[in-house]
Amino acid sequence: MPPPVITAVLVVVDIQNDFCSGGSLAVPDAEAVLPVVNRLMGVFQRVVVTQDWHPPGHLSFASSHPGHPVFSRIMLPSGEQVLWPDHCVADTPGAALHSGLVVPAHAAFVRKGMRGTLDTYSAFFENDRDTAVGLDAILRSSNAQEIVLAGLATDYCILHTALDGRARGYDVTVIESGCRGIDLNGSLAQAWEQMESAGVRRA
Ligand code: VGL
Ligand code: ZN
Repeated sequence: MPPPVITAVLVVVDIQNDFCSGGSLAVPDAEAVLPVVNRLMGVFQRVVVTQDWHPPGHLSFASSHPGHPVFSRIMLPSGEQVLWPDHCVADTPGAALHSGLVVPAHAAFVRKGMRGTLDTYSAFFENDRDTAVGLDAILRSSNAQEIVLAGLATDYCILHTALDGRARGYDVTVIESGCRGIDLNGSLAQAWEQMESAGVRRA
């Protein structure tokens, strides 16, 4: 008998030092995702690992907008932007994957947020909703119909990747025990509501 065809792809989102304890944009309890995600990476045949990967002076950094505090919001042509602490600057230790992550040799990588003038939460599209990031191409080339998401942060990169996945017609499951949120002003509860109404499975 041929092995069963497993069409689901595990997408491990942004488990990087800056989002973990001691990082510049630390997500509460981030390390709790590690054992869950490592176990998942051990059983999925197809794994994509994403990294937030910004140039210095990225427009999502509060430091690029003098007078605007960290975690405040501004309007940009691409929509409302939360201003973050500097984080995940390309090739810095903060952008590296957490050392406790056991990435299988067969994993594919997607880096996002590389354009200085545009933020990107989704591994499908940049925030202009127009520029492809790379996940869709990987999924299409492997005939995937379903993605399973875990990582950081539930209310930003997981949320937007999940919503874009649904909009592209994929089945999407978010592993709740394998992700943690930033939770700015109730954004975590709001994210789950948005995902549930878009038909994202919460497992
Ligand atoms: C993220 C805020 C800023 C994330 C990335 O990975 O969820 N959040 N950049
Ligand atoms: Zn970022």
